[in-house]
Amino acid sequence: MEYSDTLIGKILSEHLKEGGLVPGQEIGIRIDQTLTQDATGTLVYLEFMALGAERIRTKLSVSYVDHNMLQTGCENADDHRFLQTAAARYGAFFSRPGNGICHQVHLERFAAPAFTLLGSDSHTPTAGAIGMLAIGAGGMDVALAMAGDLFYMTVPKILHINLEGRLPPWVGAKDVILYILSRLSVKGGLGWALEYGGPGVKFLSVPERATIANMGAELGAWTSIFPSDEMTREFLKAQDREKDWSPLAPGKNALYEKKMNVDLSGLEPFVARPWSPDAVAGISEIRSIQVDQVIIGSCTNSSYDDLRLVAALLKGKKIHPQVSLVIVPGSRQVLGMLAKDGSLAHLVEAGARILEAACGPCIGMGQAPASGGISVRTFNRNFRGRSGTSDAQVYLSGPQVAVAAALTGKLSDPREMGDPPEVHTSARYRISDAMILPPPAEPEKVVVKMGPNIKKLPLKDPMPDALSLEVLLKVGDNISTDDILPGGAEVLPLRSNLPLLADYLFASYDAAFVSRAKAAGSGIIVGAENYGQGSSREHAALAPSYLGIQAVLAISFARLHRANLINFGVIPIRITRGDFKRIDQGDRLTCRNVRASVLNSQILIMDFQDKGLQMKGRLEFSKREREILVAGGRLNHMKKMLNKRAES
Ligand code: MIC
Ligand code: SF4
Repeated sequence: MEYSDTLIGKILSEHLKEGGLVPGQEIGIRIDQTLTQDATGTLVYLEFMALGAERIRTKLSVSYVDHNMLQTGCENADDHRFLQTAAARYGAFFSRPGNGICHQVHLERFAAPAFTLLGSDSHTPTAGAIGMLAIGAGGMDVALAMAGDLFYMTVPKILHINLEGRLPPWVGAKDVILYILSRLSVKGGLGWALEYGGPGVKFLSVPERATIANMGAELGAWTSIFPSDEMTREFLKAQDREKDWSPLAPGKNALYEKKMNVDLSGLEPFVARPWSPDAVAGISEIRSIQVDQVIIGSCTNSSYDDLRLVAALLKGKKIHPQVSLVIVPGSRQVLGMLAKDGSLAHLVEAGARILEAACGPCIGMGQAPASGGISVRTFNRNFRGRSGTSDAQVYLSGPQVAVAAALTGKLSDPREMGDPPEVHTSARYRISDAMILPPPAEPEKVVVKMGPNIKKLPLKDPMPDALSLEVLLKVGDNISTDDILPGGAEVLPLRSNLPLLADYLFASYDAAFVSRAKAAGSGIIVGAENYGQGSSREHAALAPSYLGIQAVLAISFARLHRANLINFGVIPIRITRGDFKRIDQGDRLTCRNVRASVLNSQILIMDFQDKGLQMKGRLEFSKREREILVAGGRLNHMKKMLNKRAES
């Protein structure tokens, strides 16, 4: 049995440049494509520039604008202009604001089976729907890949999800992934990659596979991938890209660490209750809850198929008077097709409010619910406060449950709506890449334009050898990057302005944190399990580093956030649950020989003198990560390496 016979193993073997395919070991792989979006992308391009790189060296890089779309001041528009000029200057395609959500557009126009994609967004694995090895990463990793460097990752263990049977009427792809979340939980995917297979796969269209692959991010998994089969070929053909198709199937000897069976025919409509994507319940368990708002969209459920189904269900009907229904198409292609086939008219006539093709309310950019409001959303995350209203209750569902709620005014079972309309996946999409600007012929003539809100990246000092730090904050399990650094219309425009952005750290969690951190000048944060789950936003590591956070102690870390902490020189130290319980906010901790320990040892001795306690923190790093940490972060480390190269 062999790892290299799995889908993931096959692609990794083809792209392997350093290390061996042994789960748990660090490898370096070649990246074919990258994607960035505006909320993380400004930092990626600033990092790319700080590296002194001149030209993008991947086969294809695309810079999308889809998150920070509200232009209430100059900030977001300046960011868009910066990204457009930087893409032209350095050699990326630029997907203009209005063209759609990065994952949806990438799937439509660029993703290809058997290639690697690295994206500065946690839902990059959406492209796994067509057999691409697509991974979300911190911006610094993406900037380095764009500059031609390898991407370093731990070889994941592979969970094979065997899909059997066919989905019953009224049950959709979202219900499949919600069901898997209910079985595995938001930390169940840590260290794993998910490979889908089995006889049920051939019945799932590419947009359905995309919904499932998209929300693998909520399991904390490295990535999710489907085979590339006839269905994939049909999709690419319908996108006028059949030439990008190649078959990809696992070999007979594929070695899977674990297997899980999912009988599609036994599934029912599910919802995730507030505050976690894994708080899943069958619709029959929680029906009848009154609903104030329904939003259909986000990179999880905004495909043409999804919205055509919604239009067919709403045709000739009116939404409930208590409900505000908002529809957010995933791309300009989707919106254009809905307009052309008449679906848009059905949506508008039913009472839907149509937004531009972008992330919108999913990242708190408008449509915050009323106070205490109940919102049903076809999104992928329902962390507390992410909607923009801290006491709103957000439920996640598929489009079927969402429509049923919009029509009845309460959470209700779509199976009571009679026979579902027949909606077949499109045999031919309308194609226009007019909103995707290719790199120009004479890039050296392009001037990169930076607005006043775009600030340079600060460099951190190398790691000190002795630390004496206060525990500035102690938090519980599953703290998300939304808790660490919120999204939303007030904060997102500051993504390129670290000094102002840092003032929002833990804003909705502990409003006094920032002033405590500023007064102390340095300190540590203590977390429990799965610290930093959710988004890839490296600002959630960079801003603490900027405020002097030297280390985070936690029982376990989410993969993306752990990598971001290391990239910005903050030490992620693992502790036991017993030690977690013994530490209190306000404790002071001292450590000696920090540099030597981080470089060479598996443990760091931490003294809590006031309590008379000594603890051993676990330092679980690769050699490369150790060097980055001691240098004070990835930029310092890269500069050191480049200097060394220049000297020799
Ligand atoms: C999200 O869904 O949380 C985001 C916004 O797309 C993030 C990226 C970001 O914070 O900019 C993600 O998922 O990585
Ligand atoms: Fe955008 Fe929401 Fe998808 Fe993140 S999860 S990329 S905010 S649509």
